[in-house]
Amino acid sequence: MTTINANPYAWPWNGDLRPENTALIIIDMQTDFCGKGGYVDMMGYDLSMTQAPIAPIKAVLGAMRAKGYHIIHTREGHRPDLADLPPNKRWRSQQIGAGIGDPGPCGKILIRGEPGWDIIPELYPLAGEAIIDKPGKGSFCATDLELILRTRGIENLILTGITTDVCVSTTMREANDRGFECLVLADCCGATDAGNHAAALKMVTMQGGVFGAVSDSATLIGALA
Ligand code: C5J
Repeated sequence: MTTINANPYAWPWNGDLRPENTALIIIDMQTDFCGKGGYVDMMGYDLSMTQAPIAPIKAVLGAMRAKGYHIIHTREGHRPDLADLPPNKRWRSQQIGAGIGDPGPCGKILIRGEPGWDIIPELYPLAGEAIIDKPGKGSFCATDLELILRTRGIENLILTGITTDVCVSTTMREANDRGFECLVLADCCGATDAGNHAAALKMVTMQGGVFGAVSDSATLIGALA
């Protein structure tokens, strides 16, 4: 029985933590969310907050790759013809000066194939690691993520990435409702607002772990070693 020290319970609930049944999910570590000239930068938010998780994720990624855990990356983005971009999502992004599909310093904002849309070099997927391209905030909506997880017998998800309160939280909620056992690593996530980051993590721990549990990179790496 292997567990990770976490809040509010030692994770996973049943002590069944193995490379075969556990995946690290790295959410949306794209230039658009943490790089100069990308979507978050164009909205005027503090990039240091979405860049903070890069180093801790890199450490966790190295440790979990070495042990043979499943690694899954996601990217938020839309088709170049915008066929999968809801007009209200586009309109809202235009209100804050970062219209999805509009040209920017890193190419068209949040459009598949553009430089700003891709995963940052520090965390780039290795050949064979699944990449989930998603049009929304949740990683299960309009993707084959659930099929991949069920086919591979994955039950436990270790969630990292950006942003804590939007795509990480939405993915965790979708996963939790599907019966997956979720652990969020606090220092491996970042938001565009410190209060939202803290609140999104606190929410996980309510009601005995309403969405799962929260830990951090050092605790996980220590436990895996
Ligand atoms: C947002 C994300 N915040 N990856 N996307 O729009 O969290």
